[in-house]
Amino acid sequence: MSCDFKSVMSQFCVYGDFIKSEAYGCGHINDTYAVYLDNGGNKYRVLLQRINNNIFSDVDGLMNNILGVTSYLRDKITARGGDPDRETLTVIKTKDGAPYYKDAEGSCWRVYVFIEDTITLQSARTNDDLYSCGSAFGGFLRDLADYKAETLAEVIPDFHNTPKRMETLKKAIAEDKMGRAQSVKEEIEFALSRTEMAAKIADALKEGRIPLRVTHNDTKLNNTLVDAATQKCICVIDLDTVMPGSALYDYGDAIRFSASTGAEDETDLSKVNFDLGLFEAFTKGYIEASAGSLTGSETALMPMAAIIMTFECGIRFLTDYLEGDTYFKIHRPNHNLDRCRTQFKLVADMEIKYNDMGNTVERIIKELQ
Ligand code: ADP
Ligand code: GN1
Ligand code: MG
Repeated sequence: MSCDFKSVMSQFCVYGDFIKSEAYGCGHINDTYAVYLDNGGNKYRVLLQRINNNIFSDVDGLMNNILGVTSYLRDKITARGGDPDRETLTVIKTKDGAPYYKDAEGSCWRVYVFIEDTITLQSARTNDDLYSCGSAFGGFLRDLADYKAETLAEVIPDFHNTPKRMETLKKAIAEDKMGRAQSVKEEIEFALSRTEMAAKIADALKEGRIPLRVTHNDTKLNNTLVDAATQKCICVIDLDTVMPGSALYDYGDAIRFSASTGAEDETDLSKVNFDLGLFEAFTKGYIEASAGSLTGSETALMPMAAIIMTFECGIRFLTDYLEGDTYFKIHRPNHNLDRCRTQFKLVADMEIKYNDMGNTVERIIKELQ
């Protein structure tokens, strides 16, 4: 889609002349750009995003969530002597004071302050990276523990309702729009044989065994920024899916992405394994930073949550493959199928290592007592 970035930027309260824009980042949903500006010789950049409003239909609700959560976090960060300009996102409003701009074609644009001198990791370089990432997401949970969840719009209802995701998969198999089901019989069989396991978090929530909290819901390592100087994870970003949810969604999804030895779309599955050392590092950071707010029922389900969230992502990729790749951006044929296969490989590996995962969680909790 061609686009007049200069004209889009002219809608926002930014100083200086437009120099250029560059595609930025590796997200699967939004389109992200670094926009360079020149303010009387002072060159700087901002982060421009086209919000995917096929997926996020309530952009007003979504942006209100982000404004509410970032201003709340800003106060918390300031109160503890941190730097709110680097430790949370800052929305730059339009000249009309709105949090986003809708252009004539219906595209919705937002601008954030670009948090400079940070890096984004696509995979952990060391266990310390994951310890730090765990601390950031555990801290996010802790900081938002008293946020009024009922004020948040549910931007994607049932986002991590795994049984509902299973129903959607079954519908996609039955419809088989692209005629692809026959070629992925093995993956379909893998998914359908785990229906019971898939419901364990949803059941625990329904039965009130675990609490509903304000959660991030998309806790990939690349949804955090690492300070280039300290190499510590300083900011949780990509707040589009902040909603009421379970801490197990955040924990499990982070493990899914970060404790793998391979990329999410690796085609050589021998490179994709679940790494207990990475698992331990993230888990330690997460439990420590959540500062005692996790209940016993939640910690007992942590290993299962890692499996379920990995499985859920796998069935979402499989569903999208069957439906003709309409949800996740793809960059090659079979991209969603490749992604599904890495997730299922991880699920199988985690199932083998399940007892070790449980022992690790228990040991971390004991060491913290
Ligand atoms: P998506 O929803 O498509 O995943 P993200 O909001 O995660 O989009 O942004 C994509 C990438 O852009 C991130 O992984 C990160 O590298 C970078 N990014 C996002 N926001 C900022 C920011 N405020 N400052 C610096 N980099 C950012
Ligand atoms: C999407 O936007 P991004 O790339 O951070 C997706 C997540 C998936 C993830 C898989 C709104 O996240 O739910 O887990 O891809 N976001 C949405 O990589 O669906
Ligand atoms: Mg992202």
